[in-house]
Order: sequence, then structure tokens, then C-alpha cells
Amino acid sequence: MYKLYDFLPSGNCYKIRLLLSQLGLEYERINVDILKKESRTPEFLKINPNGRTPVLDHNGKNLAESNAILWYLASNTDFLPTSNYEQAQVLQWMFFEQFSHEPNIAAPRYWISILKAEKEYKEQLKVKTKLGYAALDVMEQHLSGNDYFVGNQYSIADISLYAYTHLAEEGKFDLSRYRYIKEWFKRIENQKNYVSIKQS
Ligand SMILES: N[C@@H](CCC(=O)N[C@@H](CS)C(=O)NCC(=O)O)C(=O)O
Repeated sequence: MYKLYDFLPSGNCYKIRLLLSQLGLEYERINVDILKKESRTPEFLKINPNGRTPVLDHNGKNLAESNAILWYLASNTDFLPTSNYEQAQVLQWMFFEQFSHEPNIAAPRYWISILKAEKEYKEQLKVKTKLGYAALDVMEQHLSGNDYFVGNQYSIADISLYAYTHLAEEGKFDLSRYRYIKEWFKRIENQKNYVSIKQS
């Protein structure tokens, strides 16, 4: 029995909904409205002391951090390659996502499209935008020679990076010059049991 503590607009939460759909796993969704600080209540902090979604509850065992949850669900499935080297490459891209990509690409979207506070964040946006484009350049370069991030197969490395990349325009990133990233979006959107962030 799976329960997902989930905030619908969150790309980190969407990663989990996408993989659950592609694995054909049923789950109960528990809405946590982070804009109403529901992830910071004493009750929620018992579930995740870090006060953030997503959290997966699997038969009473809780797991936080979107990429750890992806790994947990994908283990022993086609969404995680089997060799040690390829598994380490999946981790390489998921650490890249959390350090160089998500903090720079998700934050502008959050400030501009969710909080509607572009003016207030003007200075921070300059820094994040520059670093966000640098992360997109790294992805574009990789995808210019590869269909997917690891081992030429669709994996949780792709799910992790897809979540916020395909929403980057909501943070005013111009994706028109990223031909290979846009072709990769199509390959992902054609995967079996793909669901969009709005459908899931
Ligand atoms: N590194 C974490 C980041 C999680 C995160 O930042 N979650 C946001 C939504 S995208 C959240 O719940 N924020 C609520 C808060 O900070 O109070 C992950 O990958 O799961």
C-alpha cells in the first residue's frame, strides 16, 4: 500500500506520480498545500522533519527526497539499469539535478508562476537564470549524442531531469534554442503510461 504526500504543482512530487503511473502502482494521494505551510505543521514534521514534499509511505515506512523515492520504486525494474557503472551514472545525473539544475530552474518558476512575485525576486532571478541556462547547456550537450541520460534507455535519470526541465518556460527560460532537449521531451511523452503534471 502506497501513500504519497503530494503538492500537485511541485515538479519533485510529479516525478513520483509519473513513475508510479509508469509502474502501474496504485496509491493514495494526500494533498499537502505548501503555500498554506501544511508541510511545516508539527504533524507533518513527524513524517518528514525536513518539512518538504514529496514523501512516500510504503506500508507505514516513510521515505523523503524525490530522487531517493524514485530509486526505491525503480529498483529491480526496467527504470533502473542493472550494471554498477550505469547505476552510478543514474546517481551522477540525479545529483546533478539536485545541485546544479533543480535549485536554479525550479526556483524561477516558483517565484514567477506560482508566487507571482517576479519583481520581488529580480536580483535572485538574475543569478538563478544564469546558472539554470548552464545546467540546460550541459543537458543539451549530452542529448546531442544520446537519446536518454544513461545507457540509451529511459530511466529514472530522465524522469528526474524531465520534471523541472519541461516546466522551465514557466520560469521564463527560453527553450527554443534547445533542439535536443525538446526532442527528448517528445521521447519521454511517448513512453507507456506517461502522465502529464496536470493529469496526474
Ligand atoms: N530535495 C527535495 C526537495 C523537496 C522540496 O523542495 N519540496 C518542496 C516542493 S517542490 C516543498 O515541499 N516545500 C515546502 C517547504 O519548504 O515548506 C526533493 O527532491 O524531494
